[in-house]
Amino acid sequence: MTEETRSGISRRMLLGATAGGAALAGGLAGRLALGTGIGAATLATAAQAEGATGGFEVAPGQLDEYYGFWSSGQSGEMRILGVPSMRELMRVPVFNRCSATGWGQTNESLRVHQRAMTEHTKKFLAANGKKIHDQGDLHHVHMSFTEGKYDGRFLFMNDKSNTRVARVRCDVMKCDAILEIPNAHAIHGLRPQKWPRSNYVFCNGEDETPLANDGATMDDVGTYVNIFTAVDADKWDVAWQVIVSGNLDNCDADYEGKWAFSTSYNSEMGMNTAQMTASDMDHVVVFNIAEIEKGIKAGDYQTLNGVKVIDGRKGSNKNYTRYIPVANNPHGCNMAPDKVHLCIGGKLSPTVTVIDVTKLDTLFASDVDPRSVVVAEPELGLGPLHNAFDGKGNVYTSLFLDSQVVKWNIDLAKRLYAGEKVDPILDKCDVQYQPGHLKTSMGETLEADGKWLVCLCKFSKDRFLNVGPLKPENDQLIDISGDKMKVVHDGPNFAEPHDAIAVHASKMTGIKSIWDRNDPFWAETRKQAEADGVDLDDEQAFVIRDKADPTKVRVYMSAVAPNYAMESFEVNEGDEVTMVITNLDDIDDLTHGFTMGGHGVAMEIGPQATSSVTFVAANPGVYWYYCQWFCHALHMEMRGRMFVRPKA
Ligand code: CUK
Ligand code: CUA
Ligand code: CA
Repeated sequence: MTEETRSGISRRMLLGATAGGAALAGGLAGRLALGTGIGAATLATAAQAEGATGGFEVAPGQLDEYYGFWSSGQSGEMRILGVPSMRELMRVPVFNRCSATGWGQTNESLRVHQRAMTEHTKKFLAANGKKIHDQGDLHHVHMSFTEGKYDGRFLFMNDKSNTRVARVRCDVMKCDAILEIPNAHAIHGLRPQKWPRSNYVFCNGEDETPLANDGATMDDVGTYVNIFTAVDADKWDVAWQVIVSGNLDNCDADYEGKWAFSTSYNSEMGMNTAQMTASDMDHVVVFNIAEIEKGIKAGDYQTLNGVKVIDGRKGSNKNYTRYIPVANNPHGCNMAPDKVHLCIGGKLSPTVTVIDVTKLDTLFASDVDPRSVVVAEPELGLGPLHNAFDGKGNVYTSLFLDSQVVKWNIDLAKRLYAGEKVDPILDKCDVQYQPGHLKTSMGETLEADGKWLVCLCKFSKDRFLNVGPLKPENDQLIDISGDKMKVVHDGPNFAEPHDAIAVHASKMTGIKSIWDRNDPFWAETRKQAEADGVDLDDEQAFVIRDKADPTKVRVYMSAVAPNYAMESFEVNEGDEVTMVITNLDDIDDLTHGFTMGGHGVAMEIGPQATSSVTFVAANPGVYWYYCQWFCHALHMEMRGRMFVRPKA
């Protein structure tokens, strides 16, 4: 390892003589467009060529060993896949509007959305005639931890586009909480605390703005800041925030509950590509959790939009943060299950920087060179983005530009860094094409098992039948149980999974097939029913006109296959109608639906669930409602009429 690589000037190697920022970006873009970086097969294994098979096929009727939880990027939902079959099992709407389930339309889902909205968003939505943001950009899904292991309670995820985080309950696989984060902008990296349990969910703000973003200053970049947020995962509220220098990209946490880490690609605080790539070095921010908690207790914060915000900028002379220089424009941030090594993807640098987190106490306690915590920096290939682990001391790094996954050994990389003549690279494997995240089975936990790797490729190009200019992503399954990696399956996927985790099915013992009638999901609906004298647990066929506001009508209607409890009901033109439907069937998989024809209204009602939806009956006439979930041989007959009586 040359001194030049170690100090991060290695981007020159990537780009030859052009070291200017703009030229740098142009060089990358040009390389990608020309496809010269694709399929560099220099070290590709023979395994792929021989058409590897076996081990991944899950026969009809057989179950997968792992639940895969996938993000979906700009689709805004979470997806569940079986691993290793890569069969898509379910889509869980979170930030998106879902036509099938009514998510984003039912009163129960609107309450989840509206509970923690900022005043800013309320004002925006009112001005635009909307109830919620029904779009999101969901990059990162991670499960809650107890003592470094998945505990099967919750899944946490981000919405970069509207600065939100969400929580999905693993017992019913529904989103039960969304939180808009004040002060920050564009939550990107998101990770739960791993130890002692996920008390916090750490959230990176990627976009910098003036602290009070009220239009008073806009051009003055000197007033811009970025915000790191710790969300209280139980209360589902912001615990505290830290103002940082530079922006924040990806994050992770350690296995002792002491630190959180974030990469920054814009320490320059640049506003365009040339400026954002101008420096030789950016940094990783280390957050000292105990010191920040102490600072909050001691009152060393300002309150902004109801949130306690601590100053952790460079030179703030506090023990809240440290900034470790790494080669310019890093990306991935992955804590190894050996509890020691944090791996930072170089992106523009062909290196991964390995930080020994046991050296961080010394870093905070003294004035040592922050680079002294770096214990390896192997050169792996072009465009290293993310890292995954097998629990055996090896790392799998995605090489975006080379379209490869490289397997390397941490110990060998450390020895190389210390001056020994060893090669840390154990294997390289072509993937198709341009990989972003990659994830090993259980790999971000203490139970990393080294069996499977999924590699989320951003481009599929020629791998599938051409479906037009918009092509699917390609989530490839790679067998990593042997010395050599083997691509065993191509998994087309719609826009655009960024990250995924594979959780062993034994962790998911709390999943229900039938809702609990007392589920908190419809607690407010139940309260209204009680006030109306309706027992939601018994057969219901009631039309109740609100006493205070007689233009409001609530229709309570239970469903038992193949019938709704009412074959018709009547309201007046202009009434605001709330349909409350309860599925009294308690049979596995017997879901009913409710669709009101001509009213843009449809929702899912799972076994023993209650769902409600509200609309205005604006036009007189006869309208059929029907069950859109195939539930019975007489499913087509499961329908009825709404009479809307014209105004007198
Ligand atoms: S980011 Cu997408 S490939 Cu949003 Cu985790 Cu790296
Ligand atoms: Cu009920 Cu179809
Ligand atoms: Ca930079």
